[in-house]
Amino acid sequence: MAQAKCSEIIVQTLKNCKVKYIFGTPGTTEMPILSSLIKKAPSIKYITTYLDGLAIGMADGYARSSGKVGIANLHATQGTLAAVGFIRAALRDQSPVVIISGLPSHSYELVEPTHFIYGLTDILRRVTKWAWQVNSPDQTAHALERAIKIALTPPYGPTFLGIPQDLLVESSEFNSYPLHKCNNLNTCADSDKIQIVATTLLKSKNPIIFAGQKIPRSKAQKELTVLAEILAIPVISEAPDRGPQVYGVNMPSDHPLNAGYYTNRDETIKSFIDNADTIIEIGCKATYKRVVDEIKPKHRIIEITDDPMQCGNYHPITLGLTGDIKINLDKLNSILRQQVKKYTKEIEKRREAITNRINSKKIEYKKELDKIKLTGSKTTPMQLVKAMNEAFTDNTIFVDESQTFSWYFKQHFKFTLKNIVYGTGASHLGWGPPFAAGASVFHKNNKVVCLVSDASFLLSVQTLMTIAKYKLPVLIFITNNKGFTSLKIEAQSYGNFGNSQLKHLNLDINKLSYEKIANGMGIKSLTIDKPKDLTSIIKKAYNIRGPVLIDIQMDDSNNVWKDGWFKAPAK
Ligand SMILES: Cc1ncc(C[n+]2csc(CCOP(=O)(O)OP(=O)(O)O)c2C)c(N)n1
Ligand SMILES: [Mg+2]
Repeated sequence: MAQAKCSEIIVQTLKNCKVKYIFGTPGTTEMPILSSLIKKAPSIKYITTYLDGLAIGMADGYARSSGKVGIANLHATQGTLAAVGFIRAALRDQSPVVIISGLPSHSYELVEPTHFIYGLTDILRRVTKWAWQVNSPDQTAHALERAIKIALTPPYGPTFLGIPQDLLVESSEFNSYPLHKCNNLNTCADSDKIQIVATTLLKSKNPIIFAGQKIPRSKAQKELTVLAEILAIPVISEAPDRGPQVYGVNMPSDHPLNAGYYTNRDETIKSFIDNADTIIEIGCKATYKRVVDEIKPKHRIIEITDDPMQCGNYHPITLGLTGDIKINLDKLNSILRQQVKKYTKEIEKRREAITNRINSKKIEYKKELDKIKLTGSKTTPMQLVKAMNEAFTDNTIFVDESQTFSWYFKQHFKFTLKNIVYGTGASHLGWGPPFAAGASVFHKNNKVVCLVSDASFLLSVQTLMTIAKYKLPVLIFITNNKGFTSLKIEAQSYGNFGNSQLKHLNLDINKLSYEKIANGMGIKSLTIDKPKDLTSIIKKAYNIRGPVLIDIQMDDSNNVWKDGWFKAPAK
């Protein structure tokens, strides 16, 4: 058996696992890995980020868009700890990211604290699905293959592998293990359980579907639509009412059974939930009480998910199906097709009532948008979404981190099933730009549009340098309302503060030239002042080859949000 250095085993194992990219901000400790990469595996591209967490953000974007593992390389204690927020976001979003870090050499652990902290791997254990410190070089291949396998086993999640510097240069026998295709296990629930769900649904008078972010990730949009159509069930897509988390497109906006993204400002959605006897939650992660207060103990809840820990997590459920969402839905649909005939009359009556109700809501929404004119001196959120509907094609890929604007995007953009939308459930500001950059490494022939609000953008502004260096096809779309608007709304609502009191917190951002920042980092940029230019400039920016940034000067003083979620206790 051939001997190899630990660092060589790492790169060879990555090559065996068909890894094409490593996203990293490296340091001295990792030199043996980088050196082996150059000498033994130059086909793997090293994409450098200029802040540690951005390597995780990019690996997350690459992993979630490609369905493959995203490999990140961080520097020992400093880089790894600097990236913890992004790692926690990847955990919350169940993203298959593998983090490889060098650890300080055993020889200087005792006397040189620069690179050292006790129990780094234990700290990482709290924010990953699995974390391991390699104890001898002969463990390396097995440990790395396990890290990849665990990350890619549903429910996905980040894993961490720490390798002390002294071990990186030691040799051992190189024994490659086959990587099991655990992500293709195709698990599904027992047939008798699926039959019980089918019978319950057939007998329900007013079932509704809460469709979650896992549906597009499981490529189960078609199965969802078939289920809704067989039984005439309205579909509400999960979304926190506020904040950026559009999780994906479950159904085209114009489908007659699509009631839209959840918002507690919508009477149609609220009445569907209130009148429902059965709620089917499919692949959901944002239906907990703070978001959807309308789900009550009176509801019979059926949960279909690929995550056993999620099943029954937010509400007491009556029935649960775990396993591959697409397969479970497909099996459920086959049973329903065979057994639905007896119920046709009631179902058709329900279909008429539901489609009429949804149609009236859509007519109201359309009227609201039709009234909007692209005139005036600054852009309102409704003007922006109107222009986006005119400017973008039906297969545009979006990464949404637009905070206050996100509500308008979810409610008024006309989504088709060709649109891809990535979001985060982690509420970690700055997630969007590196995610979009990582996703564009995969979607290299399309432009990825990153909707990002100004403060969120500033938290990961260094991403522009990586985007420029690798000429990544990203359109950064800053919804610039000159400050922490959502936080101002929270503060105003919590403390009932007037503008002068709010000044104390300095939540405004000074006038800043994003155009100059972008140009300084080598990226083309445009600023939009007037709504009348919106559609043409967006189209122009979208069609420019390579990266572009547009700064949209927003006026969201009439934002739909007036109240905060964190209420001050009554006096
Ligand atoms: C990493 C991180 N830090 C702080 C927060 C708290 N936070 C939530 S919203 C917000 C302000 C966001 O401002 P901006 O991104 O400009 O969006 P806007 O509300 O103005 O649309 C802050 C600071 C957070 N969610 N994540
Ligand atoms: Mg802002």
